[in-house]
Amino acid sequence: MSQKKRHLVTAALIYANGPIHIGHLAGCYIPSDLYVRFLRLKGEDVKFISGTDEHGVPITIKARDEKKSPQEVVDYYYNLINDSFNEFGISFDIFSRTSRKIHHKTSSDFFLNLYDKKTFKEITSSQYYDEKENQFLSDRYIIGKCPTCDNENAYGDQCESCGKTLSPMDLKNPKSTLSGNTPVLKETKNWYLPMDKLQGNIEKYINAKKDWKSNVIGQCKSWLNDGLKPRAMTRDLDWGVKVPIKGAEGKVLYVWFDAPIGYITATKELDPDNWEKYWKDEESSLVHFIGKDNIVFHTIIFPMMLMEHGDYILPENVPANEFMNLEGKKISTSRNWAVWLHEYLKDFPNMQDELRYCLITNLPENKDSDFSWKDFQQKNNNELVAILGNYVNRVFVLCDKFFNKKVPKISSIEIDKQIFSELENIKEKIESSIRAYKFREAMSYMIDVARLGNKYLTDTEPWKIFKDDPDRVKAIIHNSIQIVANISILCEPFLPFTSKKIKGHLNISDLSWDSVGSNIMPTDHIISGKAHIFSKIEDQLIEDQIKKLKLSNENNNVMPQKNTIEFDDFTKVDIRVGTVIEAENVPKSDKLLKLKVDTGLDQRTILSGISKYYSPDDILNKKVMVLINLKPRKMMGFESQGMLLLADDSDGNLSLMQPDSDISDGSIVA
Ligand code: B3M
Ligand code: ZN
Repeated sequence: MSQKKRHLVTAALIYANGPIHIGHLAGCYIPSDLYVRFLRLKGEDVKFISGTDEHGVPITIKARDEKKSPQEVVDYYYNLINDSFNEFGISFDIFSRTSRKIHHKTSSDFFLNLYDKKTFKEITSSQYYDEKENQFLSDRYIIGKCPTCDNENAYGDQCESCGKTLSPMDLKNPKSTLSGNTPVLKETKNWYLPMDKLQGNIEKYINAKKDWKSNVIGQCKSWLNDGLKPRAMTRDLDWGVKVPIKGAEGKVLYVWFDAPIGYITATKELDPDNWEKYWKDEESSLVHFIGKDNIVFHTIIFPMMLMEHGDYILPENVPANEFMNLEGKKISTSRNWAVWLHEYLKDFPNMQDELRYCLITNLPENKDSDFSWKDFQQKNNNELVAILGNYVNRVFVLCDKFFNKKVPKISSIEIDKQIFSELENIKEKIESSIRAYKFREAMSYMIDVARLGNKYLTDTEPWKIFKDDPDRVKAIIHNSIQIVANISILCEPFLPFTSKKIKGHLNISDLSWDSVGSNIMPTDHIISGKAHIFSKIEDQLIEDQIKKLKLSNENNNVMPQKNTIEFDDFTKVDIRVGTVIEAENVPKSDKLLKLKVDTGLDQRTILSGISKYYSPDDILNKKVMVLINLKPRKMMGFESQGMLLLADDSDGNLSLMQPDSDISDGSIVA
């Protein structure tokens, strides 16, 4: 737990190649915003930094897909992202961009600093080069067959089918995604961070971090156990920060070299006179909020760069979250399986806190979590409306009814004092949970205050005793208004718009965290006669969202039509009706079945990746359609002499194609 003099809090610099979705919010933007709002309320010195990451292959790929220039892509998404964050209430002190001049200068100076210290190792290696496009191919521009699972479309850095981390040289049958051609190997020189040599320093640094989250430490340990390897900090690419040395023409800084330096640049931009104390003074605490896919870059590579530079403090904590799923499935931009923030803001105007609340209750703090629209509705209706909103409104209505909107005078401050000691207790619990990055827990304590207030009213029943004991009712309402005022402070980090609304009804201005207590609202102060804070969400609205999600997902999944072919091209294909006469699982493969198929011409072995959908028994004796003149291929040690025809909905569902009558084996399909 850090109790340092000042805080620099960063939230990941998101790639400017797509809009924000709820997974991003739950991954790092809501947790960081919550944390920072709390620190500000405590009156601590804090700067909250974020922005867009505008370099690297993710941007150039998007530009190619959209037939735009990289600059056009990042300009468009920067604005969209920045606007949605603003409207949603993420309270960055600065939301910068890595394409700004000041960042190019800051990151190339940083590179030069390490270069002059001789940190980098110059390594000449053979890299894949696309001769048609005249450029070196970065990992994502190369696809080929995964050596582990035989997936034909594995990327040069990773196979998305089996999850294995790869390097382009591991791929069998590599192809350039730019031209479709087979790339050639060509020598190129790049500058590497000798991570192998620096591993010891990083180990010492990480081992000393006793309060890091276990999911973060787990990932660090697994990288360290595997042994770190030198990693190129320059790349052969034409979009990014130019490498500022001779002999490096046509090369840019690796995007993961320049992006984290973006945090430094943004701080400089924000506070040109004082930025250094946030980065160079041991009394500053640097905390990076990120999602789990960015852990290694923030816990190993960036700290290594900072250590080598020497002028900077190191990250104090990196409270990374896991992922949030949507309706039980992984959020996917390409499949349009997401709730996009800018669309939510349109569909649910002025309901920022409702989404924020539901996401906080589901933050993937220790493991992946799930967002569902039904759960969103229930949390809104059963918790925000029924507990928090209802309680707050009750207090305003009662005060209006009995005391004409005036905070009543209390005769003895001793009365019901224990509620305030309980409140003090809850406040401390919220505080220590937030400082330990346990935001779900912290918010549940916050809601407990409304429960406490509700219970106090139910126990004391002021509406029943007003006639006989008006002084007692004065005390109850006075105390209840104090509780509501306390809620307006305590809920600010979690529900900033709600906090503002309640304060508006109370007719008070912002108060600090430490003013929580029994005496916030002065006697005779005039407040609203009622307070409508939350509204029920009807079924229709939720059903519409579920429909929208399914629809856009389906439309998006239909493969576009392929290029036109000549009839002659089609006649080259020889498809026959056959019958499966033997079927068995392939050992060590979770995809393949090994079949023997009678094609009418012969009986041949065919391997088919359908074992997730069909067991050997399912498929035995079935009529099938077989592409028989496909060049034989080896898979998992067996030769496959053809291919079964299957329909693929590109959502991973496969369905076997069959003739619809008992036509004889060997019949031609055309
Ligand atoms: N741009 C990855 C992402 O957007 C990367 C984060 C950089 S943080 C310095 O998820
Ligand atoms: Zn694979």
